[in-house]
Amino acid sequence: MGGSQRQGRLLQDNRFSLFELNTDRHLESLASEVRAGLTATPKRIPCRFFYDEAGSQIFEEICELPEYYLTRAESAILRDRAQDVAQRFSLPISLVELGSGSSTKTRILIEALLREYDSLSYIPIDISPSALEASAPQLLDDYKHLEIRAIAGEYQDGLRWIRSETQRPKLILWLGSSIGNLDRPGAESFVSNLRTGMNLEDRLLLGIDLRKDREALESAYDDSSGVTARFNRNLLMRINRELGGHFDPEAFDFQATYDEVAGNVVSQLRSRRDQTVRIANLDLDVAFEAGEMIHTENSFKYSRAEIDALARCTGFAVEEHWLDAKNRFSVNLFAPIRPNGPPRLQTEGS
Ligand code: AVJ
Repeated sequence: MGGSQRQGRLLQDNRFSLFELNTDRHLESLASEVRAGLTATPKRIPCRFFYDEAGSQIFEEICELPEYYLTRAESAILRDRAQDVAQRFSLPISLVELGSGSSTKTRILIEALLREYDSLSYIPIDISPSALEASAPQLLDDYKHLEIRAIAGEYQDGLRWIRSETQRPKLILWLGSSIGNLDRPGAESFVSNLRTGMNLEDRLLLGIDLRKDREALESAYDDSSGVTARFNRNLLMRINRELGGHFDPEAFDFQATYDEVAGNVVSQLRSRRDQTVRIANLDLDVAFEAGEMIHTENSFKYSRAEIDALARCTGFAVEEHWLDAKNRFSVNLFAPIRPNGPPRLQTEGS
């Protein structure tokens, strides 16, 4: 096992490395963001704190829920289109994934790429080191020509790292409609930032959930078996575990509401009664009134026009816009365009 370098811890053997960026600051940022969020009006807890070990496992359960169509819809598109994507490169590539989680969907692309090229370098970036360490051994077992260079850290850290690291053409994956956690200006600036780390032969594959009827969205985000409610209450339990909080998760109800105008599913925890919760490590007592909300997540949905606008104003052309059979979810292949030139779209045999 290699020593620590550059504010990170490196775990390495010949086909696997896990580089933990600034993980020592994770607890610090949890503490400062929880203090800022629970002393703000309205109260909020950032959704990236969903993904501790327990939260990552609950999210895997969500992906199996009948109401949560996103994962199945996206996987169906990837199964149909993965080979097409893999054939768009002329050289072995680096497959970079933002928010890789369990890498279940990624296997579809890994298999397609290993059918085209005899080696593949996979760079998963995820806030949860445990998710990265959990998924790697099986991938390495199943794919002998795969090397994994995992990065545990925030997206921004990962982007900086990618820019400095790879010589190969890059296919960057941002699946699952994780872009939806950013508001529209936030998504624009993040995708622009991605663009600055890309060359013209690189591609960005973006999974984006589409605007649709309220009923379908509210049941996807507030399922009848209460798994998503548990996912949200786990945030309170995480504060109890890591910051000495005294939350009673059952003293909060969960709700997901679709704001049709904004195209955003807003997730919140609502206090069932007047209560004061002590968070010992922050020496903080947080007062809640009955009915008071804690904002936990935004999940923005897109129309085709909004996807085109996102590409246009971030330096990309939409090379492909693929939909599932029920037109509920989209997978988009974004091609970088020259700053002030026509897009260099991939045409047959180019
Ligand atoms: C992982 C952010 C894409 O917003 O759909 C699932 C997380 N939240 N159910 C989403 C989530 C509630 C999911 N993302």
